[in-house]
Amino acid sequence: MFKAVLFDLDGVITDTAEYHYQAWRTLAEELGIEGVNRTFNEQLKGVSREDSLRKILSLGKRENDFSVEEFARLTKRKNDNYLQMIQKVSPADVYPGILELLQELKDSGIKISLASASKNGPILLERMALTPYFDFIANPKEVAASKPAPDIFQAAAAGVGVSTDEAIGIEDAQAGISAIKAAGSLPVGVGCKEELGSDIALVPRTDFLTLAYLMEIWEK
Ligand code: B16
Ligand code: MG
Repeated sequence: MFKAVLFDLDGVITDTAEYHYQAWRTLAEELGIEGVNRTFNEQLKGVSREDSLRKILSLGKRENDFSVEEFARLTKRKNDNYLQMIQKVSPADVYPGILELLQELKDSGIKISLASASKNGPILLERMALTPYFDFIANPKEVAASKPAPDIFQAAAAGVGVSTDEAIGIEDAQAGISAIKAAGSLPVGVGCKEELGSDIALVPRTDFLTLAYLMEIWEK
């Protein structure tokens, strides 16, 4: 039986993935960079703030146009806009089935850990009143490499004293699924096979994520 579930946040616990997209699209438009559409956005999901900006600048062939200070100002501008958008996040924004799953895991003594690339993760958990469910929140500022590297999932497992091969990781992004695989945990994807691949367990929506379902795929 698995001993921990390592949760991604944006796109798994709530719909902040949409706010990240809107904030990056706005910044790209301000910079005159075209092509930051929903298809391109799949490459940004789960990717750190800085790496996301690098990908956008590279799309617009602008990667050499900004000094270190200007680059930092751009990431701040995106984050300030994103912070405005998440002001209104509340417990009503928790995706269907997630609260029930967290309660089932807690009742079963299975550790719950956050493996989000977002530096805003703790604020969001607070806003959704989910902080008490989490045994640990891995700090993305303390890991060497961001998703698709395994570091944040390794940190999330270590934080609850569980080996990565005794944990399930839940993700909505390509980079995150790669990170879970590299960490040696069992991946579960929220999304479709065209985006996340056909070699892993997939659910179309979060209300399919029950303890019974996780136990079933663990036994397979
Ligand atoms: P921040 P996750 C990721 O969160 C998002 O998917 C990604 O779009 C974002 O750039 C990244 O967090 C960093 O977020 O700018 O708030 O630090 O999916 O790993 O929970
Ligand atoms: Mg995500």
